[in-house]
Amino acid sequence: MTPAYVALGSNLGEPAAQLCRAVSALAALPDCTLDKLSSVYSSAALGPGTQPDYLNAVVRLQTQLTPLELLDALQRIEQGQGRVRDTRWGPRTLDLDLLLYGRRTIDTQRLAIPHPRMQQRHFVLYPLCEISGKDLEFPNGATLETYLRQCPAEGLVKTQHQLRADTPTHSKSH
Ligand code: 5RY
Ligand code: CA
Ligand code: CA
Repeated sequence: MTPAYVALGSNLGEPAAQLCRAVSALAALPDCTLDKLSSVYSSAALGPGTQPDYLNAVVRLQTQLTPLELLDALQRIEQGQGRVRDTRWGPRTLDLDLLLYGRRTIDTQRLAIPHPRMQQRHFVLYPLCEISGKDLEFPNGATLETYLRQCPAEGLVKTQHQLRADTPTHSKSH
């Protein structure tokens, strides 16, 4: 099993509900277990133009899928939630990014890991830190702590949204 970190983002079509649905779909993937979930964070949309605010989160999977199999699965989940690929960096119902896959480096036409711009994005680094800790090592040997120091959390707000309904473990009725 390889630990894989996946970033979730949404700014269309009830973003909190989109993230919950995505987590259910990720948990249901074959040869994967969902082992950690961050809090849900809100922030202004970065990038061109004016867009609704985003909700973002990060999860960790333990997986036996290859990186490309996992990418295929993530793209199917995006499509299942109505992702329309029109303008680059446009608003979207669901964006799933494969951030890290163990300590592998991959740089192909289709897939780049670590995600090339994650080190500059507060909405990725802070939720990632919540589940991995700041000692997480990147393939280049740098730690997450190094990147966090260079990336202010300004404008990033931890919300009360839950990615997963609490599972009752015990009933006290009767
Ligand atoms: C910058 C440009 C494009 C940052 C910059 C993108 C999200 C970017 C987003 C998201 C938030 C995009 C990619 N400078 N803003 N903008 N959350 N995705 N807050 O997930 F991220 S488009
Ligand atoms: Ca993204
Ligand atoms: Ca993406």
